[in-house]
Amino acid sequence: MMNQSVAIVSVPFGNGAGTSGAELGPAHILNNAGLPLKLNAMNITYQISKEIIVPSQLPPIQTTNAKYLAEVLELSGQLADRVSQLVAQGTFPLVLGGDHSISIGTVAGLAEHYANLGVIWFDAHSDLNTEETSPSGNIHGMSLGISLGRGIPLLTGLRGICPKIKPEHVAIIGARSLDPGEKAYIRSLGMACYTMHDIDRLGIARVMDKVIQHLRQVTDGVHVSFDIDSVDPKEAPGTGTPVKGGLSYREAHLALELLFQSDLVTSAEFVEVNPSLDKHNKTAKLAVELIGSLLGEQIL
Ligand code: EXY
Ligand code: MN
Ligand code: MN
Ligand code: MN
Repeated sequence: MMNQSVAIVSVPFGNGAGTSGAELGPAHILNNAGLPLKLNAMNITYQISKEIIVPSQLPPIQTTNAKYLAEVLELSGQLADRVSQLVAQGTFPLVLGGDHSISIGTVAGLAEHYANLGVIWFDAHSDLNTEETSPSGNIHGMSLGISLGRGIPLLTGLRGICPKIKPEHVAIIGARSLDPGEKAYIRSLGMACYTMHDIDRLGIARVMDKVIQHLRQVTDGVHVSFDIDSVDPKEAPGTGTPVKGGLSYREAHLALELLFQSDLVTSAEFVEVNPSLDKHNKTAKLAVELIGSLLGEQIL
């Protein structure tokens, strides 16, 4: 990330989630929570790329259990194009969601440039469901699985690359709400999934050291996919699927400070900020602080 220009991509899309409101996230982070001020104060060069808009209603695509599939497919294609262009231009893509289904497009665009992309998935959930295992049919609960080649073929096969990422290059951090199908998949692969139990036992610094050490050896780029619901709802209430017992503000902050210091991170997305559930922009402002930490803001 050092000395790269940051390209901010707003993705005001919330149809992948069960509750509406995440589509208001990007504008909130940019206009009501001070992201430009933060970047200016850090002397970071940035551009605000044109936002990715998809029609709210497209002709439905026949599926067994996946809501708004046509919209997610359209969005993913557009976002993949944009992210791929931004990487080709040498900028650092910073994608603002929007619900976590947008990650399908982000990772698809990145995968064109990184044969061994690492993904660090901060989340209360693992987003590894398929149409068969999902309790809701909400695609934001399937997005990591789709990038791993698991699930809806129209999405796993996007851009003709499948899988986009390999399970041994993924680390999930902060999990505390997993469905049976997700647990079975994680166990079957021995995926790196650091639950809140692991974080309480080892401490976030030790967890990050293990993740950074591993990814440094096996990846050619690292994408941080930060779902704000990884943070405890007491500190980040403005999100659609809150789960108690999450990362403290300091733990999230430290994790991202350590990632900056690792100099491994090549892109990021911050998702699931839902202003309609927020209190006094608290969650959007926390997201801005965390973005600052990931981009190198130091306390001293
Ligand atoms: N696992 C539940 C589902 O699949 O419906 C909840 C998923 C919430 C997903 C949020 C984005 O992290
Ligand atoms: Mn998520
Ligand atoms: Mn989540
Ligand atoms: Mn900060």
